[in-house]
Amino acid sequence: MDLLDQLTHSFRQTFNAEPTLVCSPGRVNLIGEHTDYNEGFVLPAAIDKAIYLAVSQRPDNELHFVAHDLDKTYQGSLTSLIPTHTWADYLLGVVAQFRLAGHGLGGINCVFGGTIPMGSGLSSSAALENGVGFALNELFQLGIQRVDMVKLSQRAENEFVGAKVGIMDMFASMMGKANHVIKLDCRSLDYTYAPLRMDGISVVLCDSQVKHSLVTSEYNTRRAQCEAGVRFLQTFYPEIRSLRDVTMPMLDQHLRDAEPLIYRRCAYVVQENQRLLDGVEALEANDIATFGQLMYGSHEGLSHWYEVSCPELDILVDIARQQPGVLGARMMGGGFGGCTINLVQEDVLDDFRKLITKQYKARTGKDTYLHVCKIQDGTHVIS
Ligand code: GAF
Repeated sequence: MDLLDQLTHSFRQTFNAEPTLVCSPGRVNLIGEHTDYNEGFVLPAAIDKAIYLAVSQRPDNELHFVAHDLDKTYQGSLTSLIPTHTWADYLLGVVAQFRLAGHGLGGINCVFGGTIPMGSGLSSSAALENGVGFALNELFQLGIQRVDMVKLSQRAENEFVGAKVGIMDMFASMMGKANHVIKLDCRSLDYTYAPLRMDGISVVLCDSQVKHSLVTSEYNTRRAQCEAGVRFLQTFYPEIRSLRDVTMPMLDQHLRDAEPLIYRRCAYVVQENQRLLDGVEALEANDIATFGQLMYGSHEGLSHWYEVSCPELDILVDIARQQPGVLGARMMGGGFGGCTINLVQEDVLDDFRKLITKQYKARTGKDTYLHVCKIQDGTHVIS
């Protein structure tokens, strides 16, 4: 039985009702890391790994959830939404935000499971939050626009779960379009879709098998360091709102000697924004080789200047560099574990798989798993 059949079966058995099925994908990000909360640009896309939800309305005000993959359940009331510090918070947080925003809800049943490995940096939490929001919007016919659901998901994660993440993951999962990347301006939320024309080149994820935890990681520290850099520069340039408004000469002149650590963090962000803009131009010109070099540059910055990589991710990128036909590779997402993203010529895919599997094991004692991604549509109902 495939996963959707299992979820439907479990739903019928548990709730004796017919579910609506929602698919909510994970995401990749080609370039532009740790730029979203600095009001910069990102270049993500939704992928063919997803959270699936089977949902229905209930006649009462209760919330009954089943986490199929974890074999765990939650039952509670719509009127007492308190963090549990478990998986249930990703669902409860969204329900709480919908209520705070004044949307009329009733109780719901939900069985969910997925194909996104948790803690692998592919945004299983954003996919789950979007899936719940999308389901509520459908079940109660709330008429909420996609971008507004994205904002509610982000608020759920920031305020209920307690992870101060930016908007990229939710945006990519909800707004994704098959075979396109999203160029998102995280200040204005203006976005455009660019066709991903990479004939003969695959987007390949290599899982480091190192599990990260955003809440306990250095993520919030990095945010605070960026904010400290902005505050420092505002004494010289009061018009600055975020690192989006900052240039390298400004950093070199005022921050490099005064605050060397903050300088390194801010310089990474300013340069990463520029790499993204250059990367978009390269993609438009179908110059994937240049784009790939920018990805390697992004990894260097993340590893040495922003310091959010880990030895295993550095090793995966190092091995990728040795394989002719791998055009670019870098760590992806918050860091400290999860996946690398690689642009690999299809004619060397098998060689790359063999090389990286063998060398990664030899150098780390761990296995890596490769996933060749398809770029899919964002969160949707399965009919
Ligand atoms: C995580 C966060 F959730 C995103 O908002 C983003 O900041 C990313 O790390 C780093 O680019 O995935």
